Amino acid sequence: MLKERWNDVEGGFHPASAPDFLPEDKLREVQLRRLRAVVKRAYDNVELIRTRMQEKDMAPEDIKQLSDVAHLPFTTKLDLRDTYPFGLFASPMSDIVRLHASSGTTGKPIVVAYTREDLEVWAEVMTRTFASCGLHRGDVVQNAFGYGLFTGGLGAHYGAESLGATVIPVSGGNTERQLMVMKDFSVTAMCATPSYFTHIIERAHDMGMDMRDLPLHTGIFGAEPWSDAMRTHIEEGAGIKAYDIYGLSEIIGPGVASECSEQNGLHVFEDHFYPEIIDPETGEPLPDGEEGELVLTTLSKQAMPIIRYRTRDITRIIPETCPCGRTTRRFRRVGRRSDDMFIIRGVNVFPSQVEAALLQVEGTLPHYQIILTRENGLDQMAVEVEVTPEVFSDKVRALEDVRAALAKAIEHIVGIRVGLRLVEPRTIARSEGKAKRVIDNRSL
Ligand code: DLL
Repeated sequence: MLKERWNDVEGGFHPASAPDFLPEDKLREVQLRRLRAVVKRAYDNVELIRTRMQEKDMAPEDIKQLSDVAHLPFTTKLDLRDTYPFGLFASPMSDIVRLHASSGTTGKPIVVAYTREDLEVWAEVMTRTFASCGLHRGDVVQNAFGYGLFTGGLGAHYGAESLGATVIPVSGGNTERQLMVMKDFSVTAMCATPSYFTHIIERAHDMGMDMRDLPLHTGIFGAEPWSDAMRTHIEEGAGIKAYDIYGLSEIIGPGVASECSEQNGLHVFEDHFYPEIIDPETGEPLPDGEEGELVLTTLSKQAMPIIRYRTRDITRIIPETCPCGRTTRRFRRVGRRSDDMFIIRGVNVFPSQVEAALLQVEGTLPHYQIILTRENGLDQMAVEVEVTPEVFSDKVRALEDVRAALAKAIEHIVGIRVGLRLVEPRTIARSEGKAKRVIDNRSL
């Protein structure tokens, strides 16, 4: 079966995907060997990790089995900030061939580094990503992830190239040109953030173009949370299959995990990244199947080995094996981060809940923003959401119906009443990369 699946022309299974199908005991063997090596590398070369391990009275030799990973200290985004720019590097600059940076929410960005070997691994895991989304040689991939310091553009670029596909490095923005390229170059697959792609669908509609008539058959989306309702909107609007891919700069960029043909959970490229789920409050590991915070350890990174990185992304491992035949573990799509939660009048709210509520209501568009304010000491939450021109043209009645349905849906899912502003299409600012869903004016 394996052999059949390694057909890089038709089945979308590239030889690079072999590790995805390793028997489980073999995979665990590879992981343990690599874990021991990476811990030693980090201990020998990165002061912060050595100090933290010494504080716990740990030496690299204490890693005897995979479960020993749970004794290692965590790494957080703060550690990357505190050691800005190069403090966590384990290779001399002369071995580092690429730097990327991720804009932090405050102040300085965090910097990540790659040796040549790291770049090869990155291209490989991205090749495996594309293969598991059904792409292969012969596909024409329009890459609208941003090129530059963001890892999305170049990460997807080299993966698609080494898959053998044709890559168009268009980067984000200039939506009309995106559509022209898509049509004129007979593009079959598109990479973008899901929010930017919804904007592309909208612009196509304005231009009188039906994206379902194009050869485009696959979309590879990630870098931000997007709901299942958003997936349906995209798949129906563009006539494509939309796959979710996951990654973060600190670990490598895109290429940490990817959906497969089942579109039901993301397989982790476990031979390179070791996943754990922990209780975000206590830091204790949770068994497969339980929801918590995803923690990742790089198993092969040279330039910047990362031990037990607290991603803040909330998910759970799916314990059942996947019908696709991959043996690597899957996690549920990441709908929220532990730190994008906000609290309104004592109620915990996630933007993804608001998205799920509004996409249930006919007449709304997937463009919205949550605005938080404080009035007389009381927190207020308002949702600004675009509705279709039909809702507006039908004047009062339809508008009031949509408003009532939305208020009900949000109250049902989120648990509180919120202010609603229904606005005309194209009122809310569009993003070419990650969408900004929450505007918090409470500290003003
Ligand atoms: O967003 C890397 C990437 C590029 C992934 C292109 C996928 C596609 P950062 O900018 O460092 O890296 O942001 C990482 O984005 O911790 C998640 O919170 C979020 N994120 C990434 N992919 C997904 C996804 C890139 N598929 C942070 N679903 C992560 C939900 C995602 N959130």
